[in-house]
Amino acid sequence: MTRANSITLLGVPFDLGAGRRGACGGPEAIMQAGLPEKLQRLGIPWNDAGLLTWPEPQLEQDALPLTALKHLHDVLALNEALHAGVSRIVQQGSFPLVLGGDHSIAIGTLAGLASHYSRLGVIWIDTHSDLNTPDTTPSGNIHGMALAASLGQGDERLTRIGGFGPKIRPEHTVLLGVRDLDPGEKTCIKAQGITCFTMHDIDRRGMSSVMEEAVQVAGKGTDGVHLSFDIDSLDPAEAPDTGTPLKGGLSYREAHLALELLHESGIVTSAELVEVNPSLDTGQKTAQLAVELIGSLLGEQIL
Ligand code: NNH
Ligand code: MN
Ligand code: MN
Ligand code: MN
Repeated sequence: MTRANSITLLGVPFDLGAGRRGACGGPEAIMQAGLPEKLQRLGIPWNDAGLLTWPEPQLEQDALPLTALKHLHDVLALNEALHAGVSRIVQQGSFPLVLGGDHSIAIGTLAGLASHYSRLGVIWIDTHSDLNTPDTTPSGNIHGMALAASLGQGDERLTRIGGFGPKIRPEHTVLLGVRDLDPGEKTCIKAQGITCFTMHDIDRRGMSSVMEEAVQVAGKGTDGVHLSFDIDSLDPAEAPDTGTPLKGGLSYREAHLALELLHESGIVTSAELVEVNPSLDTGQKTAQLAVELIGSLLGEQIL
């Protein structure tokens, strides 16, 4: 991948940012579904940094009266550790490939990246925009606030993971695959001028055209581009094992094409794949899909 000498896998077995438990099993499920063999076959040099560990938070959630930020102290402890872990991988000249875990881990991933990239572009492929704040969240689940926090919106403890913020700027942020927005998120997208390609846009224009523009927006004037890929962006027919499935998602072919085009663009400098929840127990289908999608991002070709 761009500028990196290798890929480093980092598993983040965390699920307290989501409303449903189980995404903590994502990293192991994806490894077991054949990611090491896939990387081997692609001939890409890679390292396994294993599963991230982090200290137990000092303050337990139960001691907090606030319900608008569920498991805040667990999320903070995890993301501080992840910030350091991702930063170390970039420092070593390797491409961080982070396996979630729920999407709240993007806060730490982006913190680690932004400590090296001062103008980081982001392509956020998701059913949701994750642009809630404690004031707009309908659930209190921090995975629905991860993009907002990275843009500097919301609770200061989340926006300043790693001791600085914001991590990214709205003009270099692209949402893609969106089909479920809360009212406050719609307001945020308009107010901040975030580029947002909904499923409707993809239906009308096709993935190829939309991705070309996404690459422009995230790549122009930036010094790195992160892909944050929420598996719930796919249709539940393809990716049933995820905490918040919603019909009308990306098809198998659209998702692969999106990642093939990203590979072709050569702009991606880091990636994370989140919200695979093997506890929902419909077999290995979703984890296997994750492995295949990573293959496309890393340049798997037929010929
Ligand atoms: N928008 C909702 C919330 O804030 C749902 C977020 N759930 C996700 N995001 N899976 O990707 O709670
Ligand atoms: Mn807790
Ligand atoms: Mn998400
Ligand atoms: Mn989502």
